[in-house]
Amino acid sequence: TVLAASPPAPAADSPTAAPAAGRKPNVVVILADDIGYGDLGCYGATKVRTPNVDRLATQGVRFTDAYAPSAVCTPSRFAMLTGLYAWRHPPASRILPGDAPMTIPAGRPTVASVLRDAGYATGLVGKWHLGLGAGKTDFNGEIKPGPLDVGFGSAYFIPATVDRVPTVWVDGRRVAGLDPADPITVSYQSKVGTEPTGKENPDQLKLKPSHGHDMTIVNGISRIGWMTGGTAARWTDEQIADVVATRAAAFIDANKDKPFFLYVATHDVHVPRTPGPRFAGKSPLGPRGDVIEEFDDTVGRVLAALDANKLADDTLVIVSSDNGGVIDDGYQDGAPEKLGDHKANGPLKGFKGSLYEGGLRVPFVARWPRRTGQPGRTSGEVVSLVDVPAIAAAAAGVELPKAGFEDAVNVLPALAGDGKGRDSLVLHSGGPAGLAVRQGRYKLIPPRPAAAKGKKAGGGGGGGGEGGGGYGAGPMAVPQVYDVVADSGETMNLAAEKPDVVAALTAVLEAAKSASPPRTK
Ligand code: NG6
Ligand code: CA
Repeated sequence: TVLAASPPAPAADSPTAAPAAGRKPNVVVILADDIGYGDLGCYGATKVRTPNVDRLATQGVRFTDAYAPSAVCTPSRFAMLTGLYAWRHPPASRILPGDAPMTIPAGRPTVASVLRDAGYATGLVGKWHLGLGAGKTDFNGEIKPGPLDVGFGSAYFIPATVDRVPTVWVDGRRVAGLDPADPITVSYQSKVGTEPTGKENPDQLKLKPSHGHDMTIVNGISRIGWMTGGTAARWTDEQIADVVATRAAAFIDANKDKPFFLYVATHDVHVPRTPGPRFAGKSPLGPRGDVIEEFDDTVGRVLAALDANKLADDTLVIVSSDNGGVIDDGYQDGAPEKLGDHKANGPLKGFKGSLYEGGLRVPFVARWPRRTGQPGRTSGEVVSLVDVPAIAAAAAGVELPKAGFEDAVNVLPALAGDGKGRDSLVLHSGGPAGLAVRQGRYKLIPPRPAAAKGKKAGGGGGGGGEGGGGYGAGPMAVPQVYDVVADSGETMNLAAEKPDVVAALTAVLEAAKSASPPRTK
């Protein structure tokens, strides 16, 4: 096995020590979409099989208190790439439509640009969802700026989400396989073209929406937004996971002789849940369980590519998720009916979109045999995806540039088991407001008025709200304080009996809001 072949982890003399071996370590981040805290075997799931992530956990370290920076996709991914909380940068603070402009400002460094500048090959495969182009995206010409302009040397990607138009892959700066005679038009305002829509032609659907998702039908699935054209370039939903795994493995094969940074952003397990033929019907939980197993297979194929190139020892692999789990996210795919006693977010309260732990606390498994120490550890240190740039730079032995990455903390020592995680972390549900804060064992959700369209507390697909996508953290008249170590389910509001904690965490949050703090390290 990989482990048997691994030398013991060398004692590093500083948290940023480069590996003993001659080459800099590769960094591979595999980010699931919407996988919840309870969706993987190593986090307690029993109804789905996830042997590859589970194996990674037995070889590396598994975090119990890792967080997505935001409870929805765009702000979470923005923070992960830039090391800056997305609520500091409003264009990236909510879920984007598929024709939104690029949200990462020109010149702002990312984890990819830092590693590229250190000599790494850098690649993106999978979901982007951070905007493209300078205004409304034109998918028929050169798409710029995009991933190639913020540090990625190669990028093969889904522009936004698979439930949003346009339903095409972009290869670098061009839509892959686009016939110029059949240009793409996209609108999120009104219908374009004459193609059937979910609203007008529900008889043509193989997967019916439960809310929203009733615009242009592609492959029998109605999407968010209208599109016409690009017919030859449209993806087949059931093949997306295979494309991601194949391209990720090919990137590893092609770059095996130099250090690389690879960001594998899967469509699984986001809606529409359309497992490929190897996974359809294989789990007892319906399509949502099937795509969890498919996600695990993607992880397995990436790990196999590392093994085949004898790179496992020299690669830091991180597997995590961009936000918490959700059951019904807009299509009638049987997920609620087939859920049984599976708990997508384990013991946590709330779902994707919520400021409760279920929206934010995510699986986080890391393996770097030379550095993650005793295999199979579990860590309760607080880490977040916003720290990824600092982790990756420390692993590579490079300094982060002076500007940028304001909110990233180097928690590599926590991954290694010889140091601490974050002291505090600001948590975000979407939009410019919607903040909470964790410090130590406590979390504060400040009081705030009911949102104009807010309906119910806890989010998860309910009311309108600041997630910008139909999720709301809900109105909260009183401050909430939870001991999220002893009470991860957030059942006991301690605010009334712990005014000191309310005051201390309020001060931490206000300090974070008032200024962009200097980078910790
Ligand atoms: C919401 C969508 C949801 C999903 C989400 C984005 C509706 C009713 N809901 O607006 O289906 O697409 O946006 O998910 O349209 S995320 O993981 O990319 O943030
Ligand atoms: Ca997501």
